[in-house]
Amino acid sequence: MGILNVTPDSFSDGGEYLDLDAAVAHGLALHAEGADIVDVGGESTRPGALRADPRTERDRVVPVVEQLTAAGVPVSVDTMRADVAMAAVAAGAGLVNDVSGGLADPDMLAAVAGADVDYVAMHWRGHSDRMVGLASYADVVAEVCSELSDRLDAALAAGIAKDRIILDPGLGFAKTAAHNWELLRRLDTLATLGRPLLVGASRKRFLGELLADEDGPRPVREREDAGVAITALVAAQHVWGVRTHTARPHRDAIAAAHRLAARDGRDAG
Ligand code: PMM
Repeated sequence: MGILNVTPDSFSDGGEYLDLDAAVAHGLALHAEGADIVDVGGESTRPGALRADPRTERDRVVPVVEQLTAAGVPVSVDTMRADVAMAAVAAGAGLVNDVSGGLADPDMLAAVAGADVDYVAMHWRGHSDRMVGLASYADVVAEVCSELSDRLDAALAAGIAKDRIILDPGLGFAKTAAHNWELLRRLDTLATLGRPLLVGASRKRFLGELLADEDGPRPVREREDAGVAITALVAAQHVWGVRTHTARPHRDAIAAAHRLAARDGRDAG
């Protein structure tokens, strides 16, 4: 899943794709380089971010979704708002990526249930302006599992078909670096929820901390190789998808991981 943030303030690519033509060109490039889905978002969720107003978010996202869909690119919409999600679905999005797992907008789950789309429910505890203070766990894996299980139940109760639902541990969302690493280490436990997993590690702050030197955290643009390593490692653990800022290096890492695991059967006999 290639990331396309049509925002002025996302942590990694904020401001780069606010222009419609630049956004569409980047989405096309991500797809051409191997992204199976391009994830279009119009609201930054970086820690501390303030919310975009609904109309602004919709106006950013819909034309990009329309043009990418018209060009044959499978598109998801990264939004916590039912109205924005449904406008994007009407414009051609086939998947709703809701970082709040249905918690931010009481209308989201029913709206998705009534549409012919897949749904990503991410683990989330609160909006960006307060999520740092919510990063408190006795056992992060057990609590993320149990809270995601509640979101899965809510989605099913709202009428979303089970085989349409993908779960995501929400790295960096109300989580410290140590929490993120523990979740990545224990994806097998999250997989016991019985749904495919999406993992979004790309360029996040915990990678900057991992690679820090005396000048401070590694800058956002120089975290790519560590992200590709994570892609290879999680691809070997059967995750459904990775959400990344570039496509080709991650695609290559997935190919190598799958070949090494002999999942393509080419080494048989
Ligand atoms: N991370 C961000 C935004 N949306 N969606 C899912 N499903 N999983 C994530 O980890 C996730 C997300 C924040 O990263 P960005 O600002 O680079 O998009």
